[in-house]
Amino acid sequence: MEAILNARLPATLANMAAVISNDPAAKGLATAQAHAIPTAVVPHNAFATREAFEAALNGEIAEILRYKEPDLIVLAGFMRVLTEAFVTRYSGRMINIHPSLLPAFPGLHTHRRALQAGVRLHGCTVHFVTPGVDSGPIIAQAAVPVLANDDEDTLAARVLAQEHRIYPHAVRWFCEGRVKLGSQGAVEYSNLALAHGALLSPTLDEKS
Ligand code: NHR
Repeated sequence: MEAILNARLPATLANMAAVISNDPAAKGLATAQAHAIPTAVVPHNAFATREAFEAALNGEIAEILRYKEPDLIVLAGFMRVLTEAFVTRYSGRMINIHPSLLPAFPGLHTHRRALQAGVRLHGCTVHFVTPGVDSGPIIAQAAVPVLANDDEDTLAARVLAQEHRIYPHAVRWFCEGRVKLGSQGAVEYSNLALAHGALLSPTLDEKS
């Protein structure tokens, strides 16, 4: 959230209307307040069902936007699975960043699972949110090497640096109309220079 804020998208492009958290202790709330962005806390524990929690979320969004609709909802560290009804309501205008190279390691504890699996490349994925958890159409990914001495924390930190790099780009592309969810459910790009280089880890010395 802070990385997106610090990317300083022009106000004409993206006005961060509100920061909403289910966790009253979330650091992003204080950061948002320091930038005079309206905040709201909707503690999921206070609701008996996901539906009741989400009704309160919808209410806060409507309240903050004065009954206008958000152009984009950006999940960042949001750890509650959302129901199909909520996701469908914001279809094509809700994105998430997940700390793995999806479709590998959806769900929780991705860094631990990547280490256990012995993958040499790990990373993060920005995707549109669909009812299936961590399975929505992929917008952008960044890969990092898994190093011999990595533990969960060192690997998580390397991935997090890339999350902070790619999420602001993805938000900007969306706001500029350069990426969208097409009617057939595929991500559509326009006016993006797509690179065709290859990533390889470990790096090959072609002479050896
Ligand atoms: N909801 C839908 N419908 N689709 C997605 O793609 C979603 C989503 C809600 C959150 C973020 C995701 C992640 O990037 C996200 C994507 C939490 C869980 C989870 O199992 C799964 C995926 C993600 C976030 N949450 C447990 C639950 O019962 C609670 C776990 C906890 O509190 O620690 O909701 O990682």
